Formats: sequence, C-alpha cells, structure tokens
Amino acid sequence: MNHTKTLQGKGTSALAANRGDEGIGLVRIEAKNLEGALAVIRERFGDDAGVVHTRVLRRSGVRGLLGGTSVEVFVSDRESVDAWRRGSFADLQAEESGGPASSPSREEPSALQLILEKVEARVAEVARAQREQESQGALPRTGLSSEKAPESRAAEETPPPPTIDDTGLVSLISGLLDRNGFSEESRKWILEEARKIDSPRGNADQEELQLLARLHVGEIIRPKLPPVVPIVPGEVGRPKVVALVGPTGVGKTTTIAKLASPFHLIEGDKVGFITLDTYRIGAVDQLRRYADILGVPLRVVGPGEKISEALAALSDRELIFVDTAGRSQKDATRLTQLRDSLSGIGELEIHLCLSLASSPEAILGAVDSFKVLDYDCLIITKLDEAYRHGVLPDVFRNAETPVSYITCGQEVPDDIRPATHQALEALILGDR
Ligand SMILES: Nc1nc2c(ncn2[C@@H]2O[C@H](COP(=O)(O)OP(=O)(O)OP(=O)(O)O)[C@@H](O)[C@H]2O)c(=O)[nH]1
Ligand SMILES: [Mg+2]
Repeated sequence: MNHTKTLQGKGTSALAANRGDEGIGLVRIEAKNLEGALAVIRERFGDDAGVVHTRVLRRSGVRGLLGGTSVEVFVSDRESVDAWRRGSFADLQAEESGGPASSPSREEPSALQLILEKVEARVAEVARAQREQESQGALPRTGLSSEKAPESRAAEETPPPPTIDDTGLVSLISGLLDRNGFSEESRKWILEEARKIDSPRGNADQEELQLLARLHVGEIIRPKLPPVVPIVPGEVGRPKVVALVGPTGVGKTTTIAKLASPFHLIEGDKVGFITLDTYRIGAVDQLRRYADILGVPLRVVGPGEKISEALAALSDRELIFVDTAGRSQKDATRLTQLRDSLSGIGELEIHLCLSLASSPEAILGAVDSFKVLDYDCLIITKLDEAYRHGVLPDVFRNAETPVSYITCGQEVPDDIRPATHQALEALILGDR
C-alpha cells in the first residue's frame, strides 16, 4: 500500500526501502540539512537518483518547539522520476515549486494522487486478467449441457471486489466520522462536501477505500483548520507576557514548565514566571519547583497584590509566563475575577488550555465561557489520554483563534510539540 517506506538510519538520516512490486519506489531521506541529505543520496545511489520532492520539517522533541528543522527529501531512480515527469505526477512537480514548506495542502494531494494511481492500475490489472481468462480458459459451449465451465463457475462464486462509487465512499467517510467522534454538526457539513466528490471508478480493496475516505476527509477539513502560531519572546525591557488559563487540572502549570525549558535552556532567552494561583494548596510550590530546576525567577502575586510590581521585578526578562488558577467553565464569577486579575498586564497573550481528555461538552463549554477573557490562542493538552478527537473541528469553529501547542504526556519538557496544520489534520482524523 505504502509507496514509501522509511527505515531509521544512523544519526539524523533515515533511509527507505527501495521500490516494491506495487509502489513507485520512493525513498525518503531525512537529514539536518539539504547538504546532509545530498551526502546520503550520493552515498547510496551515486548519480543514479532523481530528487522528486523536498521539504523542510520541524524537528521533534524540545528543539522542535523552537523551530528546529530538518530536511526531508524523496528520491527515486532516474527511470521512475522520468516516468513521473512525463505522467500524471507532473502536477506534483508543479506543486513543489511554491508555498511554505509547512503548508498542509502540498502534502496530501500527492498522497491522494498516489492512491488514485494505484486504484487505476488495479482496475487495469483486473481488466487485463479478465481478458486473459476469457481468451485462454473458457470451455466451448455445446448448447447441450446446462453445466457451466469451471472458470465461469468460480467467477460466479467469488464475490466481486468492492467498487468505488460515490455512495460507497460517502458511507465510508460517514463511518470514519463516527469512529472519530465527530459531532452531528461537523458530520453534516463534511458529508455535504463529500457528496460533491467525483469518485474514481474502478475496483479497490477495503484498505484502499478506507485510505481514500481518509484522504478525502483530510482535503475537506484542511481549509477549515485554524492558523498555527508559536510563542515568540519579546525583548529585555519589553518582555512578551504569556498567561495560561483554563479549567482545573488541564495542565497549565506543567505546560508552562514544558514551554519555558527550550526557550530558557536551549535558546538562552531570559524567562521569568509569575503565578496568580495562590488559591490551590501546593500550586505555588509546584511552579516553584520547576522554577528552581530551570533556574528561572518566580514572582507570586497574592490576592489584592498588584501584578504590576511582579512585572517590574521581571523587567530584565524577555519572556514571562503567567500561571493562573484553574477555573470551572461554569463559574462565571471566578472567570470574571480571573479577567480582572490579568487586566493589570498591559500587553498580554492569553493561551487557553483545553484537555482533549475532557468530555466534548466540557471542552466546548470552556471554549465559550473563557471568551470573557478574550483569549488569543488555544493549547490542546492531554492528547495522550484522549480516545477520539472529533470534537476539534467544533472547537476550532467556535474558538476562532489560532492554536499554539499540543501536549501529549506528563514528561517535562519533552511531551509538547508546536501545533502544525499537518498535526492538527492528523489529530482530527484519529492519529496521535
Ligand atoms: N497525560 C497527560 N497528563 C498531563 C499532561 N499535561 C499535564 N498533565 C498532568 O495533569 C496533571 C495536572 O497538571 P497541572 O499542570 O497541575 O494542571 P493545571 O491546569 O495547572 O491544574 P490546576 O492549576 O489545578 O488548575 C498533572 O498530573 C500533570 O502531570 C499531558 O499532556 N498529558
Ligand atoms: Mg496549575
């Protein structure tokens, strides 16, 4: 099914298995930079490889948070590359020339093309096999016996492979939406779009049909994805102030520690912490422990105290994270108090943390009730604890804000990644 297999190689390079019977023989190489990738290509293929596609990837792990990148190169043998260029993959080539590397729209169409190519090839294969069978095996009909030739009897007993037709594809898409917990509202508009799809005709196995359905849903939801924005530090004297807000226990304090680590330890940015959470017993100690481990100054602002004093004390910082007490999305009074306590900060970026492990009702409730704080961004937390992610299209539609980060475990600082369109799309479709 896959036309490209990647084998993890040594260091930063990962090499792929070569062409299989059914594939087009793409080989994927990932390296720190283009130079490294080309060195691997030369080593493995000499001059016999053609580069089909390159793009810049964000690196995983903590460094990825800071915009660390690697380069992904797809190569194939010259013969295949030439064939592609002559054939329908010319479109893919044209696509490579423009747009940002992280743009999701440049990735999936090629995957879609790959599977459509394969489905078409299979249709041709089946037709050829049928023609051969007809010309070789069929017994002459005598007209005297009602018994059928063995081959034609076998053909009758074997059920035909499923055919791609519009209704079949739509029902597969509907099943996919069900499995991923999409709301009625999301199902409605996605299926409406799905019915407009002009499906390819032909035969395909179940796995191919499922993949096709998934690719189509990806194409439908892609234009509706929110923008993604990482945190960008300010400067000494004018630090960026970022407050994390959200319902209780969604991971605000832990996420601050995860976020602070790469900025402070890797980039050398001057980071500071302020906590407004003197409400929960142990909350200050929790952040203080992280502050001590990281060597980051912490200021605690108690009830009635002025946040401006804490900000003044941290004016030599470039990035200040503000931890806040978890508030129930149903508690309008406390949400208003939280808004008031943040109002003393001049320029402020508010990130609303939403745990995917919560119920869709609780998540959407938070999206709505925290609007009183006029939040700027979403951070999706606890991806690792969630079973289904189909609430996300509703979240994005209702919040109407960008997404900054996704957290996926309890490990500080590793279990966090910057939001990307690819990650959001995969998430909605049930990946982790
Ligand atoms: N599985 C998982 N657990 C997480 C994640 N982020 C945080 N946690 C855990 O969730 C629990 C609560 O995390 P906190 O950071 O204290 O959450 P909080 O939002 O600050 O909580 P309050 O301040 O009480 O509202 C802790 O046990 C964290 O380790 C995540 O991405 N995945
Ligand atoms: Mg907390």
